Amino acid sequence: MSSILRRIFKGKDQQHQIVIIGLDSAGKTTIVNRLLRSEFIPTTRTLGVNYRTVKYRQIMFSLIDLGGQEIYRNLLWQPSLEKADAIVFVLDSADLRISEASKAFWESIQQNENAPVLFIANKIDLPGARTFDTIVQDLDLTRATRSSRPVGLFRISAKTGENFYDAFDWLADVVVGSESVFKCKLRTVILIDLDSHKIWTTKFSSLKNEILDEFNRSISETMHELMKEPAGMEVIIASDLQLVVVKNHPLVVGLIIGYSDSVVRSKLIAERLMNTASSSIEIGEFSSDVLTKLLKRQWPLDIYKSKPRSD
Ligand SMILES: Nc1nc2c(ncn2[C@@H]2O[C@H](COP(=O)(O)OP(=O)(O)O)[C@@H](O)[C@H]2O)c(=O)[nH]1
Ligand SMILES: [Mg+2]
Repeated sequence: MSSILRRIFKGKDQQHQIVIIGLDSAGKTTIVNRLLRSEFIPTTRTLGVNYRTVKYRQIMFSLIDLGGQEIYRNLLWQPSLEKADAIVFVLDSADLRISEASKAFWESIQQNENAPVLFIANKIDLPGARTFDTIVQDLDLTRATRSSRPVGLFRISAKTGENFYDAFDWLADVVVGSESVFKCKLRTVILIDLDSHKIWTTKFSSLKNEILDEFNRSISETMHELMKEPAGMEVIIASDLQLVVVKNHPLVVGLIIGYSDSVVRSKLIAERLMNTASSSIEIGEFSSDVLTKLLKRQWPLDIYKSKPRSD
């Protein structure tokens, strides 16, 4: 292999060491599981260290999920933190051990002055979850965001998935640099009106039929789930594609994008598409052609930016 090729492949396979810390029961293992499987999986207590490798948006993350019980903090955290390419600190937003969490946060990020920090206020689905403002104040997080390294603050639920991909898209962009920021090529867009049971589809690249079938199946399977809740987002990862489903009753948008594309960007497109489409649906003017025109007019780059794939 030529050295250029080798360099390209090395770049692609490069692993980034992400260390996940936080007090016990903050939701660290649940987060790792959601990254691995795109769903909520009940956990058992982590003793010691849990190593996992996960590919997220073409980036190999080697995740080190460290036990949060006090005995592990001094023993395990320090050597891992020193080598980390990024630090993820997870807080249980409903946990009353605020000063203990604050101490653990500040002590650990000081072990590595350069690594970007992703601060996650988890479990926002719980009724007892403290507001983000309170958390920012209690942990003095504005002081952290004023430092020279990138610091991202996100409130998420690893259980319901709310804001989950916003946080990890941020991390992916920060870890690999600006190159991949917000890259999102739409392959297929599906718009559904649950009131009239109408479905409009527009296909922009030659997806293999079996892949499209797989996605259509996933969509019909999730449709029942989708109707139960009025709004939200789901991400289904299949082979090397992602299906991002954004719902806001009565409209549901399904976007098929590449596995390395930004979920957050696609979510923004879906939300804007819903707003623009809803008026012409009401007066019965909507069709797949209108959908295609709308997408080409508003998001030409997101459709054509990357070269067509050979699949
Ligand atoms: N309600 C709720 N529970 C969560 C969430 N994330 C994790 N949990 C639960 O919190 C408990 C501890 O989670 P776990 O991932 O094992 O915590 P860890 O000790 O930090 O690894 C488990 O029962 C999880 O199911 C969340 O976002 N919302
Ligand atoms: Mg754990």
